[in-house]
Amino acid sequence: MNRRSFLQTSVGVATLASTSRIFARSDDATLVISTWNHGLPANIAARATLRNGGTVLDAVEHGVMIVEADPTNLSVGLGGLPDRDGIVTLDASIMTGDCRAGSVCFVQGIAHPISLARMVMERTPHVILAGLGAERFAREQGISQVPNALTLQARKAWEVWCKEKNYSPVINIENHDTIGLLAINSSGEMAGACTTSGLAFKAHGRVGDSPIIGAGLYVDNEVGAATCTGLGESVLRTLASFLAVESMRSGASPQQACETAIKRIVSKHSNYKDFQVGILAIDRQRRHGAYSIQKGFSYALNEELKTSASYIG
Ligand code: SD4
Repeated sequence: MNRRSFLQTSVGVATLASTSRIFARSDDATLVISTWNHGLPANIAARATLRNGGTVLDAVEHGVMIVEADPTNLSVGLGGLPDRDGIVTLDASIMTGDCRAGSVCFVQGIAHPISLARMVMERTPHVILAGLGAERFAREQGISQVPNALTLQARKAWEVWCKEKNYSPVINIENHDTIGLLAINSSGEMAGACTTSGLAFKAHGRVGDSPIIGAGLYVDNEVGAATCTGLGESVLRTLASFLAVESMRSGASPQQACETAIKRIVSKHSNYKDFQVGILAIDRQRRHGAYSIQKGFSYALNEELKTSASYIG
């Protein structure tokens, strides 16, 4: 099976699964929240997994796999925009509320980096595997690498970029951006997943916040969970997800925690008007928070799309 037919088959299966699940009964004891509009099908899949008896870890993995499998998504999975050398490299992390975590970064040709991140967590003594080592681990686990060719859409965008080679990430290209997904099940167990092809036209070898525990994702059953999307460098400098969870540990609501994290990023970056970061958080009481620097950060709360409040505007 070549890469394109693999992607099309995966998406076909995912779409069918999502459609049938739309009509399933909703379960109010669970909460699933995720970044951007593509969070909606991801949440539907995650909630269906919970309803069908899956663990909260299964739910977050299944949720984001829907988005990874979409070849039209330009910032998650193998359909993502490439780096400046024309190569798609993927980052992903997964974490459970009992402080187990796994991640992969700078991997090529892996259809579901989130599943590989889960294998790192469950089958190795490590937390992060990178690049060739992560890919070798994937093969050892029976995951075959697919040829790392660009989709037509991604190739066209890269060819346009190559004409000027001007590196300036665009604010709110995020209609299809990194997916970070957080879930809490009816027993109060939490997990999170975060997966991305990273910033378009990044330097070859660049790794963002998404696979770094505490930056793009953090989960603690005792308190809550948080995940970020947007300019990863700013999130890495501030460990924004960890900061949000620790704020909740000190008594902040999820909304206050999100605002604290975004304000920290703003206070450390004089150029904050030039980039976007969005953050989501949940707590043990199943409350949620969402906040961003710029307007336009959409997120999915269970089966509903919402837009966050923002620092600017
Ligand atoms: C990264 N945070 O690699 C990811 C990508 C993203 O808006 O969310 N872009 O920096």
